[in-house]
Amino acid sequence: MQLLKFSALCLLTLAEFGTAGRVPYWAQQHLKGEPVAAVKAHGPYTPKHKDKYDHKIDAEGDGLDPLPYRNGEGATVQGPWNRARSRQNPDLVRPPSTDHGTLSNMRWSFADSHIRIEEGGWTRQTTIRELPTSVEIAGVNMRLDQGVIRELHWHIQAEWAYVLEGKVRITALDTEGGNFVDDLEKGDLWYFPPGHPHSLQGLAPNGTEFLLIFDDGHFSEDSTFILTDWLAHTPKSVLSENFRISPEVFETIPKSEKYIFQGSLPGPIDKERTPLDDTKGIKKSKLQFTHRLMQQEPLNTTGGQVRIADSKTTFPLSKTIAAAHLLLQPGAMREMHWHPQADEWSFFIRGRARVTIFASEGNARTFDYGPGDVGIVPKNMGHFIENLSDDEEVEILEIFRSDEFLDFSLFQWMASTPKRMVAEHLFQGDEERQRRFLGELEKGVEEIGAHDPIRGVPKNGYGDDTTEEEL
Ligand SMILES: *[C@@H]1O[C@H](CO)[C@@H](O)[C@H](O)[C@H]1NC(C)=O
Ligand SMILES: *[C@@H]1O[C@H](CO)[C@@H](O)[C@H](O)[C@H]1NC(C)=O
Ligand SMILES: CC(=O)N[C@H]1CO[C@H](CO)[C@@H](O)[C@@H]1O
Repeated sequence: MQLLKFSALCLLTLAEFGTAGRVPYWAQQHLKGEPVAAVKAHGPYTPKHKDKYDHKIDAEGDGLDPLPYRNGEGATVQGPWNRARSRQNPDLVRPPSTDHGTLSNMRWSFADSHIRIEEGGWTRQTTIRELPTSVEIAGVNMRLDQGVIRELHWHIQAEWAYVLEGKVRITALDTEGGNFVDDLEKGDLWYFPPGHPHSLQGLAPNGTEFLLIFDDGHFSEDSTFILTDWLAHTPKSVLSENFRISPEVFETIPKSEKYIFQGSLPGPIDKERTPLDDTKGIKKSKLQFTHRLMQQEPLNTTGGQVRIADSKTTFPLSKTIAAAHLLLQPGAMREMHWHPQADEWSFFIRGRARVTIFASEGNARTFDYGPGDVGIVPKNMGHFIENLSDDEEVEILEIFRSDEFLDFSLFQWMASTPKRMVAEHLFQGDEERQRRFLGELEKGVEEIGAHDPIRGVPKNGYGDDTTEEEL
């Protein structure tokens, strides 16, 4: 009888919510006395909804307007309300009941960054000025259409990059005078050590877009050392002496920096290379400035894939930036962990995710992230990344100012520590729960191993779903 009633209700909610084949667990709520319209608009963000386990909600994906109600407390909103932002940050509108205390802001969206528009391209940045917790790293998102050049330049900080789309040609010079040219595609990396001069150019058909990472949060893309800027601010008589040519030749050079500008489409890379002649000081660099990250064999986990590039493993030149590329399947979670030696600067490429940052002293705060968002997790703060969506993957870059990618896994720690020690911390005096917890821990190690950085949902769930009665 109970079962029959339950499935009848599910059919009703299916029709009501029109979610193809999927009824969110909270969708049964309106049958508990909430008006259907309120549940349709706000999902579980209603006065009567109770969730003692603080389940994740995909407010953006399910088109819900979060309201500040939690387990019977809270109230409506009467004042001005930015719906789009609330949907993107449902865990700020209704924080999990476990959140506590004050944390600095750990989220910024590139959508809130000023865009500098140039001929055939644009650029925008997330630095310590936009996001005060972005101390160790600054990020720049840049687009160059086909043939468009980011000028020959250099800077104080090292530069690491991930190609988000399209094709790009890079040039560089090393400290021994060796030169480097390479063509890169989506999923490739480059790294220029501090002061090394370089250029970037979008290739056919549609140019490129990439994420640049600098190993100092104070970096500004607007204050690099640029070829045309330097020459514009050098007496023409000096240019004449330097290049041993009449000063009149320089009369028409740009009066200020060009920065990003439309160039002509380059030919095949071998045709473009300056002919090498070591005796004349034109030589090939011995350094490998690039790395094909997405061509790397992934580490397969139960919930997705991980690819790591750092100077200790696959990308030796990248001495100051280590990174991991992660794919989280729907419903999967980047396990609870922390990084011992560097702040995490994460960039969300696809999907929607929930992250709670544990800052010690009882402090924890939850943030939600979507495409183009930047997240910070200061070193040693415990955290996880949950995929909010039931049908979309989450794709993320975890980036660190470090020569090595390092993390500590809570699961591995618990599974490796003497069981008596673990059990007495968590379940002292409750033998039944000690047995269940240690049993599952052991089973997990047996079936999967203790190291599973992205954890998928087990076939039969967790056996702890909130029942209708509890709701
Ligand atoms: C290039 O961009 C145009 C305009 O957005 C688009 O129609 C075309 O499919 C793109 N070509 C490729 C190869 O991506
Ligand atoms: C990881 O998964 C991919 C895609 O399913 C597969 O092609 C690859 O062989 C797997 N690698 C390992 C080491 O199992
Ligand atoms: C498709 C999928 O795996 N969905 C899962 C999303 O995560 C919740 C737990 O938070 C699971 O209950 C779903 O099965």
